[in-house]
Amino acid sequence: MRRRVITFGTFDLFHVGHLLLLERAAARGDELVVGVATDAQTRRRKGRDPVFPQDHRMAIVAAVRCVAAVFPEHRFEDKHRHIADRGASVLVMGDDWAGHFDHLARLCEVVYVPRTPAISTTATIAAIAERGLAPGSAPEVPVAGVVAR
Ligand code: C2G
Repeated sequence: MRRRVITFGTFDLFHVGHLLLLERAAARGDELVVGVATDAQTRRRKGRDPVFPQDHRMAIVAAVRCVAAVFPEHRFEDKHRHIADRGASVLVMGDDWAGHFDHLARLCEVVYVPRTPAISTTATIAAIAERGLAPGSAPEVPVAGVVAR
């Protein structure tokens, strides 16, 4: 049977930390499905709108090679339902979420993979707000394993 992996995220201002997370998640099984937080959920949880609206964020994530399918995640609390509906065998999240989803281990395997240091949507927004768009100022993040295929 195919082993389906599921993950969730906002994926706003999509960056290589997001890409590496998706690659690491996909490597845990045969097929990766991704729940993308809706604008309303992001507003509720983060207290601000995402920069890019959900249809843009979903289109970008759906275009990533290792992603089989995307769906909107309307409510943070509904992960158990998505896991069951999609028959996922593994939930993967970055380790900034370590421990948060352990209760879902009764439904599927729960794995936290290393978060990529030095890059984040929040830091990018802050840096641009502070210094304006600064070409060449992206943080150093090794991506050789992803692009050299
Ligand atoms: N991530 C990462 N490295 C980064 C930034 C993010 O590995 N430098 C991972 C996060 O750990 C998460 C995923 O990428 O697993 C998506 O991160 P966000 O877009 O910040 O989404 P988040 O706010 O964590 O998810 O149900 C979860 C919600 O949808 C919100």
